[in-house]
Amino acid sequence: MNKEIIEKIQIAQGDITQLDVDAIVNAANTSLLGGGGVDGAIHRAAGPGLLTECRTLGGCPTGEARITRGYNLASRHVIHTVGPVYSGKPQDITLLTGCYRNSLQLAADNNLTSLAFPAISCGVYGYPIEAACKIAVDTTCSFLKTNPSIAKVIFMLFSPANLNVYEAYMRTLTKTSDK
Ligand code: AR6
Repeated sequence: MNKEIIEKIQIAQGDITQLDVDAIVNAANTSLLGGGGVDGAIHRAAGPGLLTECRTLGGCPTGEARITRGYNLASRHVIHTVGPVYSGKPQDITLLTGCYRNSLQLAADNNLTSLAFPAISCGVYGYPIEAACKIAVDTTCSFLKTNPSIAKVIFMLFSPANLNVYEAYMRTLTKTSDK
């Protein structure tokens, strides 16, 4: 893997709502009207203006993404994407890949240069973290290769266990880039 691409990726542990980036990505549901998990945390931190804007969007199909302002968040925007409920079928991969690719495309289209992702679908939607991590990182790396305007992508993991999975996968890519 290209070293310049890998250097644009950061792995961190903590609360995504605290990040000062151009956009944080929300693991939403198709209604875009809020929920639990990271979605609930983002709506609480952003304040009621976020829900008011979300109501104007008319929902979002699984695998696609929509952008709003960030309201009370330090982050200027929220990119809302809807991950698949894990089923073990090949369509899971296509849909989760779409979440990352479409979120990154929306960021690039809006001239955003820094964004942060949670582990989409890895909470209540049940996607296994190892498989989801590979999709998240591989899709992001291939997008960054053809879209140099994006300078920084943070994967913000909530649990130490998920952080370990991402760090281990990044180490395998860094080894390849040394060769
Ligand atoms: N910062 C970063 N990551 C977080 C945070 C946070 N503040 N809070 C939770 N996580 P989930 P999903 C992690 O369930 O699986 C909602 O109700 C969490 O530990 O939030 O895509 C929506 O409305 C997990 O690793 O999202 C949908 O109905 C990851 O974020 C549904 O849940 C995603 O967990 C979406 O399910």
